[in-house]
Amino acid sequence: MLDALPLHLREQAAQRYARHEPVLLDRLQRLYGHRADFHAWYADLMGAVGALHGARSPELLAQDARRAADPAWFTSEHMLGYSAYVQQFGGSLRGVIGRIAHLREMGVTYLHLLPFLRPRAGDSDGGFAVASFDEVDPALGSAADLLDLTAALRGAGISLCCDLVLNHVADDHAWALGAKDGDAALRDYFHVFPGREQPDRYEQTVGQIFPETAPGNFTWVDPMQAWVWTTFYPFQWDLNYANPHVLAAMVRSLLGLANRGVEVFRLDSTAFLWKREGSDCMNQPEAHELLQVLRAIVEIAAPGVLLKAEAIVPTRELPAYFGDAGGAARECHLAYHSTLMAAGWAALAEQDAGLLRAVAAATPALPPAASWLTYVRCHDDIGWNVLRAEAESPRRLAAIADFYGGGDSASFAAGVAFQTSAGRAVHGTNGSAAALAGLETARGPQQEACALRRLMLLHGLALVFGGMPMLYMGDELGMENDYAYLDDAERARDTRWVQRAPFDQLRYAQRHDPSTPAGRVFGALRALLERRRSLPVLAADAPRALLETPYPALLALARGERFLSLSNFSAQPLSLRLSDIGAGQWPGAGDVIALAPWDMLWLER
Ligand code: OTU
Repeated sequence: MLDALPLHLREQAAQRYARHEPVLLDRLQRLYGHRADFHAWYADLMGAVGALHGARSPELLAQDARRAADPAWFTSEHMLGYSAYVQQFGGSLRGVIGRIAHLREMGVTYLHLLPFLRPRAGDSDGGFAVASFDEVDPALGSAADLLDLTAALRGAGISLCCDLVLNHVADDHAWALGAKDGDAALRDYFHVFPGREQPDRYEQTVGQIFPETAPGNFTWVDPMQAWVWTTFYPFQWDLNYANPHVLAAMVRSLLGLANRGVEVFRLDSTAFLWKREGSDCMNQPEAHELLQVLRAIVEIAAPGVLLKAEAIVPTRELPAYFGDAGGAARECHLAYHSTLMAAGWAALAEQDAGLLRAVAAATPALPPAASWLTYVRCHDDIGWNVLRAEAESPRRLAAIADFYGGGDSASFAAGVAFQTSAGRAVHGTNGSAAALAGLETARGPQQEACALRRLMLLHGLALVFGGMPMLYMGDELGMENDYAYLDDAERARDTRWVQRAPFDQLRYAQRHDPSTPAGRVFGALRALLERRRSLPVLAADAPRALLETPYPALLALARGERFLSLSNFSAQPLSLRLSDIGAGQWPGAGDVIALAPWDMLWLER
């Protein structure tokens, strides 16, 4: 297996194995050590890992070596992410190659393409119901196209991130088909209950992701005469990670994709990987152990590859996805900071940065070689419930959701409610960034200028907070809501499609024309992006501090000693002196600074 590799690479891999094996073996023993076949299973797994490492191309091995020598490479102020559906962005994987010039113009170094592996036939939750982890969606291209795309991106200095949907598979994945066919081994890949007793007990404590369109967490599967665990849609079957063969299969798929040039894995729904009766079945210790296993394997076999946690959970649960604080057992390199994102929008709705301050205060410093993923919008809804702890009262979140979701007539936002469930705080809000910030409803240049400032306030937050900022396709052009999904029977029930429009060619053509809304958004955003790149102190790991301000709507966030951002989240102009906010040592600290409504200032010294 490894014999094919040059000696020095074999030696390096052996060293990495020696370094990471203790954690790897310990976690696997905790998870599966009680099984009689554990040692044979482990030997088999490591054989596969060795073989997959041995199959990495010389180019990828060289990249691994460079990154192993500079493990914080992705925390730099030069990193910028961009997320898009293949279909909507380029039409196909090959079409995405044609968009690289656009990505480069913005300085993008990281491209997250939403699921492009073979999805379920029919509705596939935007590709998040995967039928095969090893095949490209034939509607989007071929295996060769993926290789060409990763090579082209690598050549352009852009890392490709792909989803690894760890938590579930489509009900037409070979494992689910086999289970339905009566294969006992494959039935054990899932959580299967012949009676209602256990599901009913779990339902007492487990939440709901899609309470409107997919109520409950279990689906009756007739050929199996059983209830199958389905956290998300009924066609997405949760995998049973108590079965080691599930993990081994995922490891093979991950390393296989890494060998095809995927550099980052977005580990979808990571919080849900382990079920425990009496709990909400999220963020369980075993889910973290599984991530520690994946990290150790990546460190051994493909150290240039990054793992990104998609755990949409309260702030206090987030840091654990980087691994244990002592640093012995690492997990993901990157983690979505969804409470920061939601709190930014909340601050606009409330004209008060209180929730934002609370989230920032609850966000600890990053461990070495780790980074938050900061963002304004993504393909999903803004889920307000992650802010429960900071908001203290669900009614407060309901008011924010109302502000964006159409219930509030005084609002500038043109959003759409998502999965409202009676008796609870509203679940989420959909809408493009431009629509939610009021660009869609703006009448006249003055209103439009305000909407533009609101947008830049949120982008600015993602750029200065300390993490890797990621743009969502179309936001750079101020793309608005797309209601075409309502005419598509499969999509109409899922309002998230309102923010999943096809790339707007006309707006793209107007991007350098400041007399157009697209040109104004693109110009303003590009100026911010450029400025960020020139400020090393905005790298993910530079220290961050909040300064006390006399105004609830004013957020004063410092990075290091020499950078300060002031953001006015209100419709009122504000004025202040730096000496009033504990920045008396700054030059000109006694001078009055005026901030227009929704204005943002970046100060350097
Ligand atoms: C993720 O989402 C994906 O981003 C969604 O697009 C998928 O529908 C889902 O998984 C299932 O694969 O809870 O932490 O809009 O925020 O479902 C995982 C709701 C998730 C999403 C939520 C999210």
